[in-house]
Amino acid sequence: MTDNPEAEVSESQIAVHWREEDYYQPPPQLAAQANAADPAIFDRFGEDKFPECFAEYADLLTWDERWHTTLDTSNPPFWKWYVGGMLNASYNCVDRHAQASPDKPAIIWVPELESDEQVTISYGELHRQVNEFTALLRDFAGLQAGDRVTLHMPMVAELPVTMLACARLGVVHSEVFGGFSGNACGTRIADSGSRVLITMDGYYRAGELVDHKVKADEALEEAARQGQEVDKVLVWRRHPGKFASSTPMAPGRDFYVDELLGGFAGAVVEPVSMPAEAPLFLMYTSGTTGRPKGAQHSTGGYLAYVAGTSKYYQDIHPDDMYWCMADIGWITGHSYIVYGPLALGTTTVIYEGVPNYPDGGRPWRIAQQLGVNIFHTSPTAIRMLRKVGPTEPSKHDYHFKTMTTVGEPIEPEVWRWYYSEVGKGEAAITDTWWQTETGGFLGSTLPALQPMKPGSCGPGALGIYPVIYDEDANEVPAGSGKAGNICIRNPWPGIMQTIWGQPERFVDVYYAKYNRNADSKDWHDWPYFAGDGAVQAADGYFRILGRVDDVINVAGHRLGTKELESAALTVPEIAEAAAVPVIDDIRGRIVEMYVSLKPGVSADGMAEKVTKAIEVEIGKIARPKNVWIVADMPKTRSGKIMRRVIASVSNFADVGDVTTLANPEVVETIRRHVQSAKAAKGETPRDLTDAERAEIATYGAAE
Ligand code: 6R9
Repeated sequence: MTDNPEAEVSESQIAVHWREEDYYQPPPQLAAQANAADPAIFDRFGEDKFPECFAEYADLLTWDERWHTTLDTSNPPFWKWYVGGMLNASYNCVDRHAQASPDKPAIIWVPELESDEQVTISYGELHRQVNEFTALLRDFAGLQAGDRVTLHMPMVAELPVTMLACARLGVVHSEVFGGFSGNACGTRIADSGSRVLITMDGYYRAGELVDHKVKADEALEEAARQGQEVDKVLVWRRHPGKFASSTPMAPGRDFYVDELLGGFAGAVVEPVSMPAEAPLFLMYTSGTTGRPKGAQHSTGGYLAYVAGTSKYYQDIHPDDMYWCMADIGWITGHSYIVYGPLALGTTTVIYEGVPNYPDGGRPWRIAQQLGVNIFHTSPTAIRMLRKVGPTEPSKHDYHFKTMTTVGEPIEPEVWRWYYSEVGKGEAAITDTWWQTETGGFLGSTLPALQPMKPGSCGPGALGIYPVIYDEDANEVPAGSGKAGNICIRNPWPGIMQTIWGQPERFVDVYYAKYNRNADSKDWHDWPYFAGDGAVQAADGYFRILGRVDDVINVAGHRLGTKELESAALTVPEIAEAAAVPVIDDIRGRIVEMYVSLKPGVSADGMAEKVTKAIEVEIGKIARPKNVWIVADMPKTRSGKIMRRVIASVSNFADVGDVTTLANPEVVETIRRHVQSAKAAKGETPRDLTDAERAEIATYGAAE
């Protein structure tokens, strides 16, 4: 405790010092064509209409048999949606559009090298490719409904073809992000019990042809070590007929897909009609330690939810040119590159490479050339593009009607650049808050109906009723300025069904915290605990502060890292900022900031500017002890700053495993720079306690 009266607030209450932002109104021209243009939609999804309101999403799909029960709550919290319904996801994403408009582009694949040809796959052609590969999976690999298959594929059109072929048979795919290591893939093969791995020989990343096949061998070794044998490895080739890897093929185990496909030319496989409740795929999400969590998503509920949210939140129409610049290896790519857009019969752009290859103008050249009118990406990508090419968008002739951001809180400064430079002031931004576990959007604004507020995702999505609870399960009221744990009061169709093979963990992690009665069959007693801190403004909009462990408690004030980082980013010269806690004997924790600068900016005076900005935006309480200027932040391959690594550096603690970083080499440079400077200032800390060590080692982790 300190003598500061604010320290009297209960543990769960976080004093939020973030200034309220002004509204931006939806662009008027959007309403004329928007899928959600009539405010009556809010009534249709009113709480009194729950759960039947979600029939509207399911009705976007073609069912072999209609469901009899929209929501079955007989085994909480294992909700069942559209019970009795039968459908096939591949049919819904391919066949029905191939019948209606066979020549319409389904996928446009943009290779990373600009000298390589783009590939346009029509719905008719997609139908052919999916069917042939389905036949291969069934007849050559011996797969059938309910089997699990691990995919370890990069951003190529063959990835959705593979997913949709699995779905056609009712085979459960488990795609592991291509940037993950062989070992990470092997762990997921073992956890899911896959005996087939589908991979690729190589792919382009930052201008280089990466050997990817090598990871398959590592993966199989790791899986075997964990007791799972794989009997077939199917290898797509980046250049069919030409092997792009120096890793040998194991005879009798490894097979080139393009060679096998010849035997299935013209094959047609009837889609297998699956119960709505059949699992469609697993998507592993990072646990901090131990076993990864395979979020299991359903066929009917998931597909209905991503179709509905794609339609209303991204305003996707069949004739749009839609580009989600994310990786299919993450949930965003599953829901909003593959299943949502294809279920709606639109054209989805898939880009192989990194956003800034060969330069910061690349995304805007692609947008101009293809006539992209819906754009979707992450704050990290936006910050990076802003850093490397702040005026590039204006040099290109494209027009977006809606733009999505996802994955992290977006700082208002960055939001405004996205809005005015990338969107040219004419596109609505939907800041979509959700998770691997939730299948689709949970919080966002409807682009033509609700004003935007930089840094806030908006209210609960249609049919989603969020609430903020403190640690004692008291509701934290809107407009109170206090943060707490954001939860969803009700079930929704996109929620995962369970954690694969770990149903107890599913209940423990997501429901145990706020469950009111373990025997209750009433969904009202089972709020979903999202694990994010949030604050709700008086207008009902939520501002997501980050994972609940992303909070720094300074002298009784809990400061959201995003608040600090956002403050630092108000300094125009700052490109990226990360805040970490440092153990302090007087104030518990103090803040240290890591920042990188925009190109050409001198470091002179920057630390002072950042400190001043934080004092101005938040208050002296949040003053960082140090501001470290670094050339590059340690980042995961999905682009998230690994705060535990810099937190460890600042605390002279072990940085732990850095092999999963995209740029592990920066860690040692940062460590030497920071620790020698701290040692020179006499800031070498005392020995940390075990609890302190654990906190630092997991700081910013997602669980
Ligand atoms: C879709 C996805 C989930 C975590 C989530 C939250 C953060 C996602 C956000 C956001 C603020 C947004 N997050 N969207 N924070 N604003 N619009 O990213 O899934 O990789 O599982 O991450 O990402 O902390 O809990 P996933």
